[in-house]
Amino acid sequence: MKNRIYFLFLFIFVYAQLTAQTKQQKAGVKPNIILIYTDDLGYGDVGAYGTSAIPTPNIDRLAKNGVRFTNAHATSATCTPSRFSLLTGKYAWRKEGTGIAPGDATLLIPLNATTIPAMLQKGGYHTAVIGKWHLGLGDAKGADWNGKITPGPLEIGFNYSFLIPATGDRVPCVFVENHHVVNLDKNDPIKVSYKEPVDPGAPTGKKNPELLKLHPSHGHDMTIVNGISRIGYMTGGNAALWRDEDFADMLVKKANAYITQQQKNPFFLYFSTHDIHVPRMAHERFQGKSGFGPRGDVLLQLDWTVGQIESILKKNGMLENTMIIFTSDNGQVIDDGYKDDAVEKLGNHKPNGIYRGGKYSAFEAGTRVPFIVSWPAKMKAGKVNDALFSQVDLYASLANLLNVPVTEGQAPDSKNALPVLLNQSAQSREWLVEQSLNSTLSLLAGNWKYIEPSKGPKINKDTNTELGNSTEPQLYNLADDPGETKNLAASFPEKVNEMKALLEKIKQK
Ligand code: NG6
Ligand code: CA
Repeated sequence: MKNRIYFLFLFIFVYAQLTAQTKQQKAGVKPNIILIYTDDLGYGDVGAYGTSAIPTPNIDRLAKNGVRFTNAHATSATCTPSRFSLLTGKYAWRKEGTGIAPGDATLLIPLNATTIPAMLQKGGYHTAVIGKWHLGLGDAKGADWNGKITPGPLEIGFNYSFLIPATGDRVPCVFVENHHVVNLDKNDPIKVSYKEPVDPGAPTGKKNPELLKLHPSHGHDMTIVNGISRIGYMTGGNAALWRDEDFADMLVKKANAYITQQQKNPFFLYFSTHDIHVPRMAHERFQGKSGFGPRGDVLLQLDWTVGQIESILKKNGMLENTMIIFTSDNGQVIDDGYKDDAVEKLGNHKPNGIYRGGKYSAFEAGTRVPFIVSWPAKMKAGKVNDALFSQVDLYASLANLLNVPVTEGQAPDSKNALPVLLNQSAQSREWLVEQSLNSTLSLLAGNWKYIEPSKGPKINKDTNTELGNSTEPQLYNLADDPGETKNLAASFPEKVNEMKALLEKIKQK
């Protein structure tokens, strides 16, 4: 009898030890990290955020299995500066030349800068970027599209890269894998110019609208590729030209290959979708499916993409210990340069949620974006966190998670917000800075938002976006007035002075 009890206890003890070990392994301090960085996705574009009329079941499931943040921000209302800040932990407005990059920009991140992928490499990670880059490639001589394209992601911390070099609406319309254009025929070299036509005889969107399947509404009337006219001029590289309809499939295919290879090391994948940026040209199987025109169709495609990433992880037994961060580089825009019926077919869909403005704007919808984190092994599912969070904090927070030291001067604007990221705390950073298209800065602190006076235009006429610029200081109380309708600056002059002074101090840092 005694013996039996002894064995029973021994069994329970060993069993408890074993399950604890598996749990620990599953919740390993080194999760895989996938940052799904979407393009131009608005706060209300996602079902989980409440105002989307377009179903996004896969993204919603990610929120259901993870944590949904309601007060998380890209640093800027446009792509290039948001990406710069995210990867370097430094506000882009501190560095000249980090506005929306032309397609032939040189690498904007200095080679000696610290970056999230380089930091993660130090923490033992294999790192990759797959998708839209838009941070420039090449040195001062420009990228050699026909030879070795360097420096680029591989020189600033990524082990592997597969890129849409700038954006879908900019030339060159080719994929770049590591240092080379994919499928380039040496006998058909690529020439790119953002100044003048490289072949003055070649058709353009402006001269030859009869050749287009998607017409520009503003800009985007230069070189025609795949029946769509673009920003910038290019010739050559015919065998390498992309088909926009295949973007999502191609990026998912590359992600699948990459993730499947990473069985040994923890990995970081910066998966930067083209969706839902213009030109909105979903794969044929999504075309016409949303009932909200091409913008709705690419949103369905984005949602499918998220589902695919989840399936790939599941297939490889990696879902449990992978931290997926899903967010956007800036807020929504409806007409961003192509006649794709986005305005006409918007219907009851509310891409801004309750916020004002949109992409390019100093108002909230410029930078307040969906932000979902899921890490099944470590984080409780189905939670909502209202803490103020900035994408610039990902650097220090992930460094903290992996115990990689952040030394003085590195990632200077990044604060360790790991407890918030893991939803162990709702204790926010005290303030953050938002940057609009014309670099008007706003300061968010608690419930207060201050927009500095600016001579910038009130409206982006092309996109019909309120830019939030005013020559007078603006002060809003977002708790009472999230839609930024009542400027309280005249009623609270001391608050204005206090926030102005803090913003000036942050600028001087
Ligand atoms: C603008 C483009 C817009 C989009 C944006 C960059 C025109 C008229 N408009 O200049 O279509 O490409 O740049 O978007 O050219 S972002 O999301 O990459 O910042
Ligand atoms: Ca964008």
